Amino acid sequence: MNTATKLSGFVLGLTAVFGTAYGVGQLTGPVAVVAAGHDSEGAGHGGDARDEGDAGHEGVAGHEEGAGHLPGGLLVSDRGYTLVPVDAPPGEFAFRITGPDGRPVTGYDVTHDERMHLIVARRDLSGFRHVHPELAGDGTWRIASPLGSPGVWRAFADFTPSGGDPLTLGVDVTVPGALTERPLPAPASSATVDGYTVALTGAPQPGRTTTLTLTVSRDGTPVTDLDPYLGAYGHLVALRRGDLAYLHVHPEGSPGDGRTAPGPQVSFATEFPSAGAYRLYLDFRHRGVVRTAELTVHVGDQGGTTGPADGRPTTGPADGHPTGPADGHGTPGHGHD
Ligand SMILES: [Cu+2]
Repeated sequence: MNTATKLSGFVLGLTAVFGTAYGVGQLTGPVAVVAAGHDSEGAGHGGDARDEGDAGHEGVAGHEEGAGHLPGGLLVSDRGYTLVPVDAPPGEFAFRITGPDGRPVTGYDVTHDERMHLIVARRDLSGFRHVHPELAGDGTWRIASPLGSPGVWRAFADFTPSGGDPLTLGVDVTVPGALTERPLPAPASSATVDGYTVALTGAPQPGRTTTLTLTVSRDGTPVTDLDPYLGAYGHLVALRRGDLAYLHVHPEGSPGDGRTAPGPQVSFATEFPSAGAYRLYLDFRHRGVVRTAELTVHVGDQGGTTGPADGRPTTGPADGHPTGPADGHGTPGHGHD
C-alpha cells in the first residue's frame, strides 16, 4: 500500500515468544516516515514531554475490564484464532491467522473497506503505521514491512473472520539495533502534520462512551473536502500507554449518508476502558494523500482535552470527579503551531 512501500534497512526478528527469528529483511534506500505527527510533536514539547501525574489518575478508574471483555490487541490468541508471524523475504512482513481448526483462515469479511487492517506501533507508542496487507491463497498476509526504528513493536491484526465477530490480535516483533527511547509527548488538544492542524474536543471518561471530535484545518482554513478513507472521513486508533491496549473507535456517520459532512469535523464514539494516558492516531485523506495526526490524551482528566474554542458542550463528567487539570494538561494553547 502507499504507506508501506518505502521502509527499509531493518532486520526483523520475533521476540522470544516464538523463540525463533522471522522475517529477516534487509533493504536499501531512505526510510520514509509518513506519519510525521509524532516528530513534530516531539519538537514542540521538547524534553518535558514525559507526562506527569499518571499515578494520580489511576484511582479514577472505576470500571474494570474483567477477563472476558478485555480491550482488543492484548492477546496473540483469542476465541480460537491466533496471529502467527511467518518467515518473509527481506523487507517484507508476513503472517497468518489460524482458526479454531488450526488451519490458516482464508475467508474474511470486509470492514472499513478492507479485509485486514494491520496496525503497528513501537512499544513506546512512536512509529505508528496503519497498512493493508494482501492475502495469498494459502492464508498468508504479506506487505512491505511497516516496521521502522529499532525496538520492540506491537503488530495488531484487526479483522473479521467470515461470518464471525470482529477480532484484534497482537504480537510483539523486535527490530534489532540501538534503541532510542522516545518519551510519550504530553497531552495536547491539537496536533500538526504536513501543514494540517487537527484539534480535539471531548473529555473522555473511563468506561463511558464519549464523542471525540477532531477538526481538521490547513494553514488556518477549515478543510471541508476531506476524501473518504476506509469508509469514513477519518480512521481513529487509540493505544493505551503501558500495555498498548487497542481501542476500536467507530466513526459517527459515513460519506454519502446525507448527514455527514466531509470535514472539517470528524466525530468518533470512543470508550476508553480505564483512566490514564492514550495515544490517538487519526488517519485522514485529503486530496488523495493519507496523513496521520497523533496526540496524547489523558482519560479521566476533567476537561483534559477539551478546547473551548468553539464553545460547544462536550460529554461532561456526570459523576463529579473533583480532580481538575491542575497540571494544565490540555489547556487552550497547549498545542503546538
Ligand atoms: Cu485499515
